[in-house]
Amino acid sequence: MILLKLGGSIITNKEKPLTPRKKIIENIAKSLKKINEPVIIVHGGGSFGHYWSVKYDMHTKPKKYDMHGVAIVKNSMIELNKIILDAFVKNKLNPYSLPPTDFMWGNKSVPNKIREIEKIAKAGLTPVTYGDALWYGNKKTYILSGDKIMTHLAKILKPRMCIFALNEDGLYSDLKTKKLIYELRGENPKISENKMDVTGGMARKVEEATNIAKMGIDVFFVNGNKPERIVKAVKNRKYEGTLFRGKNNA
Ligand code: IP8
Repeated sequence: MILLKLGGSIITNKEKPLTPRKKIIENIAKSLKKINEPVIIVHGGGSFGHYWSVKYDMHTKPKKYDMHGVAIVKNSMIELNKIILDAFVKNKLNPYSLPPTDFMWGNKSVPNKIREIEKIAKAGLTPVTYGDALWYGNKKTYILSGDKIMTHLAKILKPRMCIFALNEDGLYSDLKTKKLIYELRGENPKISENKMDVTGGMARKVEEATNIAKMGIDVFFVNGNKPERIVKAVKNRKYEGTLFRGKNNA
């Protein structure tokens, strides 16, 4: 089984509020047809969820945020999720939408619910979940990032590999020259923070990828604009990207 995160910057135009990148979403759907293995999809918020979270000053820390903001962020994520579901159905996939409320309790995951997602994936459906604004309890809410969801799912499901589809070729050792890091074996790369992103952008992704690799699972960063690289990573073929080698596989 494969866990695939579609980053917000690949499925939406982050420069322009509320703009999906429909062509890319379609191309990714077409590539997923070529994968003969159960896949669970997690997607980010991009210019939908992040746009509104910034406007309403909502973050990952549970707090008493503006409830109207919570409603708006949630609505926008349902809208983006629907765009993805429609593209998947159009391309003859069987998406099964799962808002994170289905397997989260406060900021903890519900293991039995997560184990059920694997059964759904193995039965011929493609579970599709996403980063969202979530109820925490005691009038508090928080933003749960899709990257964090990847760690929650990986911990319980132990997928064969995790893939993060990004709007970049992978992780660069030097942002100016865009020199790609091909492989990391447990070392922590230095990342410059992206302040535009309420859930932490690339730094968060690297943190979650490192956590998952420590569980012994290989994590790939690939360019989602070239979805054939996702297929190549799954089929263990040579591809462009960054591999965080799982600890036991190093
Ligand atoms: O784009 C956060 O998910 P991410 C989604 O995976 C929201 O960080 C609602 C901001």
